[in-house]
Amino acid sequence: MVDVEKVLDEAGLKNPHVREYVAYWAGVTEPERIEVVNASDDARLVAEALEAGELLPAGEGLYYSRSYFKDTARSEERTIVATSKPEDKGVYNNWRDAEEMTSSQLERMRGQSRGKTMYVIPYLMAPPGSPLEAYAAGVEVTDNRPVVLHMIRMARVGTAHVDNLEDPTSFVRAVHVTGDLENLGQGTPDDQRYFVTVADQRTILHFGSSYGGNALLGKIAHGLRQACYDGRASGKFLAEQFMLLGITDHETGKKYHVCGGFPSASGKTNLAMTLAPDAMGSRYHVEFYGDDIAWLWVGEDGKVYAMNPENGVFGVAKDTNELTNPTALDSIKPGSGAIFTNVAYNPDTQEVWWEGKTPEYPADVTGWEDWKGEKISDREAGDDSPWAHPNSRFTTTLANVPNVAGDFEDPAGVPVDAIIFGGRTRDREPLVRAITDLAEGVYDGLTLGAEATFAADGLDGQLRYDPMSMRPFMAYAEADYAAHWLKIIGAATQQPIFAHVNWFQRDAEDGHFLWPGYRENLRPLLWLVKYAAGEVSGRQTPVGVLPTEEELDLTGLDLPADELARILDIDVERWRQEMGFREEHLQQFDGLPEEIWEAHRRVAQALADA
Ligand code: GTP
Ligand code: SPV
Ligand code: MN
Repeated sequence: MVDVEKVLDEAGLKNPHVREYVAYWAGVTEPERIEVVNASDDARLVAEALEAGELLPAGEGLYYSRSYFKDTARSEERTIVATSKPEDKGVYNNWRDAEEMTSSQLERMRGQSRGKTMYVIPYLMAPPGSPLEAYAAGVEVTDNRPVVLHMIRMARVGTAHVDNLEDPTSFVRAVHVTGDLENLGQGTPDDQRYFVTVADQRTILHFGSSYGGNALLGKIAHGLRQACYDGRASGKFLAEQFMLLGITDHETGKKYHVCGGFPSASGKTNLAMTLAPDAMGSRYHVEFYGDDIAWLWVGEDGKVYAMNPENGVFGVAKDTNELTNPTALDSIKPGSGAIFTNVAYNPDTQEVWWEGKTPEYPADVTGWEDWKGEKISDREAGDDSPWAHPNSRFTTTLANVPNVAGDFEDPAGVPVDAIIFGGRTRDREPLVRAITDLAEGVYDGLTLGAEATFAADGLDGQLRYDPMSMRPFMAYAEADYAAHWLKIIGAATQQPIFAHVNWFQRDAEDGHFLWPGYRENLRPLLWLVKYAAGEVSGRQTPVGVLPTEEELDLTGLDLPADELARILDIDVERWRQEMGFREEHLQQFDGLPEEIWEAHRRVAQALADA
């Protein structure tokens, strides 16, 4: 047995509650060694991981990793929120009893770290000094070194984050045990994996994966699921799967902040990054704050504030290139310390590649291996399966993002001017529609309907409702979630504007995207902030205010007139049909606030009258 006390003494980790927690889980999982991690250990841990073959070199200061081939995305049906209150059961949170799940996870994890090192990772999901700092501290214990290296990039890591807590008991206990990945029956009826957030005990128990959202517990499990629960329990904040960006208009000197949610792999990272410095000539400067999570609260001045609790980006690799997202490429350049997961790899040249990185596959396939490690040159003729896994990712720190905002670590956060919702919707949803009423904005979020993506196993392309893009991360019942939104944002004396956006409308015949997307998405956002400021008036429709062609700045874009007309209009018949689906969707949520039903009826009536 490891002498836990001795290891913690040597690491200078003093918080007695953290020590007790680490000792308890070491007793359960029985690691051979224990090591306390600080961010400054990165270089040594990288060297160890390279030595052990867990990482492979991918250029100067760049690294490649593969996760087990059955372990490449979040698994929604294995993910559970457990509490001791049955009223927390929602439609999407896979609610289970806390006691039952805690004891079954304990049995699964028992002795599972034998022969391994248990890494103790104290972390903070907030810029230090944030008004929400009390909800941001955590300690992940994991038996997986690549997970540690990802956590160092994605969160603020170090013992100081848990040794100076105002309330020393207030940290999330985040236990990650990898398990024997080759014998877990992933995707079979005998699946052994469980990813459990025991939300009312602020304890996370994840067993059976080493992939991103299942294993980097500061990110999705704490930053979204746990924080979503804490936000309501404290009555103080919202935790959302939101990107966050700032737009400065050099001509007027004004700065706007926009945040918003699109479901997984639907464009948050790209929106926050690709708008890039000095997009659309030199009038506007777009800054990156966050790409996946934002916590929102109301400040003493009555404004809504937001901050990104993360310290890094875990971005989708597919289609990232010089045209679509030059900023992302810059953030993963040599020397950045970036880690690539499940892309294609060439051990001879130490290069990485993914679909869409270049227009053509590498001309010379010699040396190249696909994401499973199989040689491309060994493929049978006609095998055109992707070289990179569709959910392959890059991991880099915020400081590497060239357009990261100067004040991205300001604990005060930034005031929010607009909240947008969107997703992959091939028809019906126009480019942008603005919504000024709070209840209608929340209603719009609750009825976000989009195509699911490969970021979750086995769901790619399915049309489904994804409230606020939080369906996989919802911690309590949806009706209460809606009420909490109305309460938090309703308390602001300056309301942000809402909008629904869609970059993904397609031609019914050949399926091409009607809107060029990526960098051009700045155009509808500029229209939105101008509309909010009363500088343009738009065109009222039953589902919100749409820009006219004249109001949308289309300088330098050459779009076919009929396609432009289509993305700036609504199909009333199609929308009337949608209202029936929405009614069924909302009826699942017992006790939904009357304001939301009223908003639904107003929109339905306006469509009926149209
Ligand atoms: P998560 O990290 O899973 O939460 O995803 P995300 O919402 O940050 O998605 P991301 O920006 O990584 O985009 C996912 C995929 O959508 C990538 O392959 C992008 O290339 C593609 N994409 C992003 N923005 C656009 C766009 O405006 N138009 C089109 N056609 N594709 C886009
Ligand atoms: C998502 O799936 O929404 C992600 C990636 O942001 S993961 O961290 O794996 O959840
Ligand atoms: Mn995400």
